[in-house]
Amino acid sequence: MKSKTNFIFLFLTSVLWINAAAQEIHIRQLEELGPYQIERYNDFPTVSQFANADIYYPKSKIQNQQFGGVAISPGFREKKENLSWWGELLASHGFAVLILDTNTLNDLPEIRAEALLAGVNVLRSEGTRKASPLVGMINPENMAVMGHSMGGGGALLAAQLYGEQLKAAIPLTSWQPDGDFSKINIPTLAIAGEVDRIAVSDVHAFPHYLSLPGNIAKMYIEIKDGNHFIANTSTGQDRLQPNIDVHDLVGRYGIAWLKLFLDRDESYRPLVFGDMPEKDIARISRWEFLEN
Ligand code: 9J3
Repeated sequence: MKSKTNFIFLFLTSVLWINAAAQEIHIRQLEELGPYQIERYNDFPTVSQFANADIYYPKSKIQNQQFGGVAISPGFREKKENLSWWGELLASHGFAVLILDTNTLNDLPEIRAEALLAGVNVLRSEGTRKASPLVGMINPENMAVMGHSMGGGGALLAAQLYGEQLKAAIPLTSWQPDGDFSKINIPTLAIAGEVDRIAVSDVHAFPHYLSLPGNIAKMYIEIKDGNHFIANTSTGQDRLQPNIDVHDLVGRYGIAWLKLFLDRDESYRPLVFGDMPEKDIARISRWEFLEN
C-alpha cells in the first residue's frame, strides 16, 4: 500500500514538474520572435480613414494557411514606427498585423477608432485581393484591435462600437477622459504603467478597465515603475521612450491573449489565467482579471 502511495506521489509530482517545465518553455517562446519569418509591405489600396500603414505578416510554408489579423493605432503625435515591434513580434507568432499612420498626428480617439476598423477591413480585403501578398491567408472572422494612448482609447471605442466585427482588444496605456466602456463585449487586455504621467493610470487605464462589464474576459496589468511608453518601440526619440524594458512581459501576454481569443487555442489559457510567475509579479504594481 505504501509503495503504491509513493508511486502515486512520484507520478503526481513528476506530472506537475513536467507541466511547470512545459509552461516555462512556453513562456520563453512567447518572449522572443516566434517560428514564422516576417514579411512587410505597404502598397495596398488606400482608404480614407488613415494615411498609410505597414502590414506585417508571417511567411508560411503551408499552402492556404490562414491567420487572424490585428490593426494597431499609435498615440498622439506618434507614427507607426512607434509600435513597429508589435508588428514583428505578432507576425512572427502567426498574425497579420496592420500598423497605421493616422491622417493627422493629432487625431482624437474617436477618429482612431474609425481608422482601426478600416484597418481591420483592409486586412480582410487583402485576404481576397488577387494581387495581395495575403491572398487566401486571412481568416476574416479573427480580428483584433490594439493601440497606444489615444490609439488605446481608439481601440476601446472600436471594441465598443464594432465589437460584433472583432474578437479582442488590447489597449496600451490607454487615454480617454471619462472613458466608459461598459458596452464592450469582447475580451479586453489593458496594459498600463505605474508612473505614467501622461495618461495617469488612476485616471485613464484603470477606470477604463473597471468600466468594462463583468461578463467578459478582461485583464489589467500595470507595470511597476513603467511610464507612458512601456509598450512602444524604442526609437531614440527622447519624448517617446520606454523608461524600462518590459517588452518580454507585455509581448507574452499580448500574444497569449490573441492566441486564446482570436485563434481560440485553449493551450494558451494557462499562460493568460494561470498563476502568474513570480518573476512577473515582481514587475507588476497592480493586476486584476476576470476569466469568464
Ligand atoms: O496619445 C497620447 O499619448 C495621449 C497623450 C495626451 O496627453 O494627449 C493630450 C492632448
